[in-house]
Amino acid sequence: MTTKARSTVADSKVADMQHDTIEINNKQHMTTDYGIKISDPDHWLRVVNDKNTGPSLLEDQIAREKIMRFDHERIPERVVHARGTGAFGTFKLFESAEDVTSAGVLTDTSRETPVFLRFSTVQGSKGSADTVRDVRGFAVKFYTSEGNWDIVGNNIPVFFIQDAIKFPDLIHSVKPEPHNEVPQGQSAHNNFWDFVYMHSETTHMNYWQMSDRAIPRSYRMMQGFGVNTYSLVNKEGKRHFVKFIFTPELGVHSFVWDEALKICGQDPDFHRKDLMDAIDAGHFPRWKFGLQLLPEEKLDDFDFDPLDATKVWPEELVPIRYIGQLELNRNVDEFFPQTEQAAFCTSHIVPGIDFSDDPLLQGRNFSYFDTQISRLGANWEELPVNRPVCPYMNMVNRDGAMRHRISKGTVNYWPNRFQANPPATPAQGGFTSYPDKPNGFKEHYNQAQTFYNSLSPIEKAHLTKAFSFELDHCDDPVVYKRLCERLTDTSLELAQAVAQNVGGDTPKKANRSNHGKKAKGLSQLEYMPKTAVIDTRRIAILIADGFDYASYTAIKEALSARGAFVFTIGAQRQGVVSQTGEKVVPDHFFNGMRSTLFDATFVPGGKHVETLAKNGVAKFWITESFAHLKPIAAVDEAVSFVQKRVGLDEVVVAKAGEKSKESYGVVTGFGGKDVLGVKDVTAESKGLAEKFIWLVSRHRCWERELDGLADQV
Ligand code: HDD
Repeated sequence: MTTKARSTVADSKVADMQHDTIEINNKQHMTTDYGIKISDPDHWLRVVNDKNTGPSLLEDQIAREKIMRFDHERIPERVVHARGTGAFGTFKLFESAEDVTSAGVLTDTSRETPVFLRFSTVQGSKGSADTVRDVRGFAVKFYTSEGNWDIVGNNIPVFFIQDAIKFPDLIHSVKPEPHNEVPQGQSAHNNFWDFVYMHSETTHMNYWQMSDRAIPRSYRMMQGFGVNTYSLVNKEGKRHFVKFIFTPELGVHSFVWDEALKICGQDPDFHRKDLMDAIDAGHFPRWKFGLQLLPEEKLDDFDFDPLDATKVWPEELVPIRYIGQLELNRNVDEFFPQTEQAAFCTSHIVPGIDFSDDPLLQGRNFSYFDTQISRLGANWEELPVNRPVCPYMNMVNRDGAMRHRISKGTVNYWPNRFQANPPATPAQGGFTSYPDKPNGFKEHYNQAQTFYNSLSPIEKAHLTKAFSFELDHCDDPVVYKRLCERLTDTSLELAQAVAQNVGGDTPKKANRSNHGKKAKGLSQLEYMPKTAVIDTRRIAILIADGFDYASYTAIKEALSARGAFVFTIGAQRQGVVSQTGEKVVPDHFFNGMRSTLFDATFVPGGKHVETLAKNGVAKFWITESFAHLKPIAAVDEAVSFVQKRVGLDEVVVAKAGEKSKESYGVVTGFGGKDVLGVKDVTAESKGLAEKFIWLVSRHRCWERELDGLADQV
């Protein structure tokens, strides 16, 4: 038995892990862990009487191994970021950064560096849902020729706190409350917002966390940020401070809130499956990798402290220099050894890269190594997914639970009489630290204001709703009233709207005036691809007996040809028969799916609309898709079905004979397959299918919400 087809991308990490990989097949007999063949895995050894009853025997060493092994299968879950998933891939450099660093991984353009990337949520435990409102982890391990380099980042560029000593307080406040272990996968509770009020430095991150960034449509559609400031040091010993940024090729897209909430129940593994399916189908997600570089002598040139992790470096002041590309192209073969046991450390850097005095980073450098020892044991770095691909040896670091590498030789200390395992000089690639000087941070609101000012109206509306949702779940008036007051430090308009929703006193004046500044790169709408990219978008076609086969096939082919994942959702999975007699076996039946799990919906013409019009799931599908701002297309008889479900005069549909009409993201037309041809797709395209594809590539139809036609989001 083999697992699903995987990409065959060859790299040094694939070769390295072969040593520990066994292929399960039907030729190798089942054995115990100590190697003897098992003849009966299904029955415990017993003493039986003539009625075939009797006690089980402790003697059965095979049964005992099976049960006791099982009893110990679990390891502690990560104290934060417990819920996650990962994949392997490749990092390629297209421009050398040798002017600022001597690190081979950032200077040698001929290399392909293998990587492992783990995405995660923060608050929920290992079995919690993927689509909760939360920050997402973005942790990358580069297996470089000089040792492992980990960027342990998030999809949000700033953090809640400035000093690592506050981390246990922050995490305790956001995790389920101690008296009742509630709530799971949410920050919407008293303790978190109480903590927020007590720590004004959380303000900036709160704005990001309450924005659409915290409900991503896919891990493949998020940015990744190293957050902390590191250093790059070049051959001449000159230092630049640096922030690391990953920007996805597919753009940055999010769910609407109602949809994210529902998917938590409908498909709690949505993001995990989305990533795996895309890679299995060969649609490898890619991110541009960039650096923001600050020469050391410019550190004091700003009205904020660049080493403060609650601050971004505005792109206008410190542009991003994109120098490489990260691609994920291989799913793991087994989750536990390759994802659950994957372990990252911010302290894992390679020569040419160094830390900064950011106190959050300094604390993290201590915490990660420590947590891996408690989660995985002292020899966690020997595990296949964690070990480097370059030669490594440290004869002092040995012993400890589960040590399995064998070091030959008579000494285990340095210095020794044989000069065995000698340290390397910098010229031989030995790591040396860059000397540093300390700094301090005070101001907490300016950048939160810049973030708010830079959002589009729709993003501001979502932010207001998100704050309101969270505070609505706080039942202690002290918590929500004080928070509404706190919001006036950044925006009076926001504070008033939230207070009205959640019951705080309406603030009359702002605590601080708005500086009115905006900055590039903060609104996620800026990352929309310029062309009609619908690669991996999940599009549903609804059919029942009597559908028009020609238009069904035409649209399915057109969408699939552009890389979309097209799913047929039919009245029954035994088969649906078209009005010309063709039988189609749908991917799912109506009640097995929900509109929330798709980016857009197409309904072909035909008599089947009479069945659709009587089916509650099919009817609600259109209503809900409209409420979630998703593109909907319908041809011929399906036009009136869709029109009725939307039920709004503002949404104008095609009249009989009219080939194509678009109104609020609803595309309709008459002419069967003849109106479904696809040529160039642009914003100006007039054809029905072209218009639909363009809308899908824009992700959502925001005008619906702005004009008050869809207020469920
Ligand atoms: Fe952390 C895990 C990201 C601050 C302590 N963190 C963890 C993971 C990510 C981050 C992505 C999951 C790694 C994985 O997939 O295995 N953490 C961040 C970012 C931070 C941050 C972007 C701010 C810039 N973290 C932070 C601080 C501390 C920690 C200040 C402690 C002082 N983080 C941990 C941890 C975890 C962790 C407790 C839990 C599991 C693990 O490390 O491996 O040590």
